[in-house]
Amino acid sequence: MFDNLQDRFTGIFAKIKNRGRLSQADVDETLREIRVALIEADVNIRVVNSLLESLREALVGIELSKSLSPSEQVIKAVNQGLINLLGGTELKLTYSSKPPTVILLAGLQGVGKTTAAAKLANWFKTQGRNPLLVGADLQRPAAVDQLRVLGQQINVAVFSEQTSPVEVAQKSIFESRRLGKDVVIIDTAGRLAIDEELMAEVKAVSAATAPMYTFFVVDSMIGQDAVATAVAFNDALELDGIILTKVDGDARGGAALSVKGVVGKPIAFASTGEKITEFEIFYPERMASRILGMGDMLSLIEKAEKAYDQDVAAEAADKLMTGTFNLNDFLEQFQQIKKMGSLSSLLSMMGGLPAEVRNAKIDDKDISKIEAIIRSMTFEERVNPAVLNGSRRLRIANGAGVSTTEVNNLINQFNQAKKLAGAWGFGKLGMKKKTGSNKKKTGGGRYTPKGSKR
Ligand SMILES: Nc1nc2c(ncn2[C@@H]2O[C@H](COP(=O)(O)OP(=O)(O)O)[C@@H](O)[C@H]2O)c(=O)[nH]1
Ligand SMILES: [Mg+2]
Repeated sequence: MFDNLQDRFTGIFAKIKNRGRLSQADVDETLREIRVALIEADVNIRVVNSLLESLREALVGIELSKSLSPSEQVIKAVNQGLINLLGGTELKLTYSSKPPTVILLAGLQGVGKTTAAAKLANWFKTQGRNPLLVGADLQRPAAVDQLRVLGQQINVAVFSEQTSPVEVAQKSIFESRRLGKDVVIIDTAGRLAIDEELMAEVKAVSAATAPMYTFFVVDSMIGQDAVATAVAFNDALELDGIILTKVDGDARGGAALSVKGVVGKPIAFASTGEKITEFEIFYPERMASRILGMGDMLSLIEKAEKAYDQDVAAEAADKLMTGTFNLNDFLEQFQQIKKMGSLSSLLSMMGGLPAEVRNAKIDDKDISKIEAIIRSMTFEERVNPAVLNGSRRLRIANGAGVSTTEVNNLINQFNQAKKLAGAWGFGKLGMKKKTGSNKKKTGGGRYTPKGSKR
């Protein structure tokens, strides 16, 4: 899902990525492109307009932030807007204090109710629950058979009988207590379109069982049209949430992005394939960052903002320029990285990196080793690594519990970094050469490590 939209956002953000400032015209143009992208993704027009309005508000005075670049601010605002569209936070299911917890599924025919019922039962099993499936779709004899087959696959009991949907549902509550089941999932009949009879039937089942949760099942591939039916059901049933199905077949995502705004109810679960296990709680935050194609770049930005001590960075930059950058500073840089979280998780969060780099196994032990090696050096050795001859290296290796090769590697790395920094200088990074106090903020206000993707 969201493949098209993801491509569009990648393109939109690429245009403003390296811009030091954005004029009002730039912001307007970006917002206009976002609007077009969302409409093409089949997002409801009212939802699009209200998102755009909130973005416009969020981006007033975009130049004022010191901690984030303009493009980062835009990404952050769009991300927050999408999270809100997708429902804010994920469903935190509570269970009835007087079991069973009854779950009622409703929706049109063919949207995936029966499949979702079984998937939900399987999901409850993974939560340590003991569910009972209830076949209250008595329109077609095959409907209950389908549920029984699925129930067998996941080893969950199915209750049904050829009476009436209301009787089946009522009886299933007693049956669940008799069998010691704590969750009851009721599958109901659908129609090709909304009609009075169908509504009356689902309402009666609901009244007879007082469900803790009523979920409306929506076929994602139908797009925002599917959302209109949800409104009608919500009026009749007071829905608690949406189960979005066939997400695997939907490249646009219009239903997902429209449903909360139109119906006022969040997506609770997403069904992402034919397999019983392809079913999960819907996480708005994860979805938003997936749509933006940023991996978890945003949380990385946040972490960086918090952890990175600009003064320390500015000082290091100063020293690099004046050639006094030493192993103590090198150690300090590594500690900054550590503050931001493990290096592996950091890499995995960075969007835009090739997969082989993102998934590279960088052992956090490597950082600890580097620390150990530098800590085993005397102050003089750290400040002036040139004195590190063979016997000193051996002593350090023994002290750090590593091989001399590892010590040599580190020193080579350090020398290389220093040489590179010296050769390229920091002019390109917008950092002014400073003399005097190291504590002054740099010209750009931010320290951007060489080679970073910002
Ligand atoms: N690819 C895919 N197919 C699904 C998904 N959920 C349901 N289906 C298929 O959609 C069809 C209708 O599903 P069903 O549960 O019988 O719909 P119901 O009429 O609402 O009960 C079946 O062929 C299912 O296998 C899904 O998440 N992904
Ligand atoms: Mg069915």
